[in-house]
Amino acid sequence: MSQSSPCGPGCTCGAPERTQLMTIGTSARAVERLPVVRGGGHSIEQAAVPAGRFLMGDSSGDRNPQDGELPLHEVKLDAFRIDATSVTNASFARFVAETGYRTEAEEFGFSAVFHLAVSAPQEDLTGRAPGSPWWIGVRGADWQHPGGAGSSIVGMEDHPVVHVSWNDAQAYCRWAGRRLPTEAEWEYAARGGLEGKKFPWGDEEVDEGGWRANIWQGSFPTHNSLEDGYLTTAPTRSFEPNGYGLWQPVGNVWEWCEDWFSPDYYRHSPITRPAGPERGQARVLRGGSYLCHISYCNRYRNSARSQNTPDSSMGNAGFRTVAL
Ligand SMILES: [Ca+2]
Ligand SMILES: [Ca+2]
Repeated sequence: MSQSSPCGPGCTCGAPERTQLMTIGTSARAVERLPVVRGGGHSIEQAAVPAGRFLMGDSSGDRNPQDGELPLHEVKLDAFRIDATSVTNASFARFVAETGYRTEAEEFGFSAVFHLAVSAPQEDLTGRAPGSPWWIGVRGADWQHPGGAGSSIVGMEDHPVVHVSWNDAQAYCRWAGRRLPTEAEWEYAARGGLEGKKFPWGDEEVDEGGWRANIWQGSFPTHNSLEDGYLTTAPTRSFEPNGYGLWQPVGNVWEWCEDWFSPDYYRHSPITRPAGPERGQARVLRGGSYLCHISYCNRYRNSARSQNTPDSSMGNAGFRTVAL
C-alpha cells in the first residue's frame, strides 16, 4: 500500500490556496476583526492526553518525501486537553450567533468546493484550481452553504464545520478561550497512545474488518463508490474513537494546527514542546479528509502533513481546539 503521491511541492491535495481561485469581483481583502469577545458556547467533549514522549514522523515508510515527515525524532509534551471531535456546525453557529463573526469565505465571497459536491448555479462558479481541476471556486460557498447557494447545513449540525480558514479558526479560539493544537500535539493525540503506528487505530488498513475512517473509495476524482458511506463529511462521531478518545483524527476533514509549515522543520525542531517555525507562508493541516485515496493523497495517516495559506478555505477542512 506504499504508493508515492503524484502531488509535488505545493501540493494541493488539501485544497487550492485562496489566491489560486481569486477572480475579479471576489478579491476584496478580508478585514482584521479582532478582538472577538469571549463566549461560553464551546461545548465539545474533551479528551485528556497525558504528558509523555513519542517518536514524531513517519515510521511505516508511507511518507510523501516532499512533505517533510522525516527525520523521526523524539518529542516531549505536557498533558493537555483536546476536543474529542472537530468543531461542529452547531458549535460554530453559537460562536457566530454571539459575535456576528463573518468568515473569510463570506468576506471574500467564495470558497473551494470539490466538483462533485457543488450545489450552485453555473454563474456562481469562478473557476477551477490549476493542477487540481476537481476544486472549483464557488461564490456563496461558506460554512452554512458547503456546496454553494443551493446547499445548507440543516440536518448537519453534528458534522464538522468546513470552509473555515486558519484565521477563522483563530477567531473561534479567541471566543472559546482556547487555542489550536500544535502540530506535535495533534500527532501525539492522533496516535492515541500507540507507538510507531500508521493510523490512530494501529497498522491495520483502513478497510480491514470494516471501514475505520471517512476517505475516498473508487476512482479519484470522478467516481466515489461510497463504501464507507460518505461522499463528503460524516457526523463527527462516526467510526470508532482512538485510545485517547479522539474521533476521526484521520479522514473526514483536514484539521488546522497552530504552526507555520516547513518541510525542513523536523531537522532542527526542539525535543520539548515544539511549536513550529517562527515564520512561514502557510499553516499546517493534519489528518487528511474525505477526498484522500491511497492512489492519490495518501495522507490519512498519523504522520502525514499538508498546509495551506491562513486565509484559504475549502469544503474538506475544519479544526479542533485545545484547552489553554
Ligand atoms: Ca467517504
Ligand atoms: Ca480529521
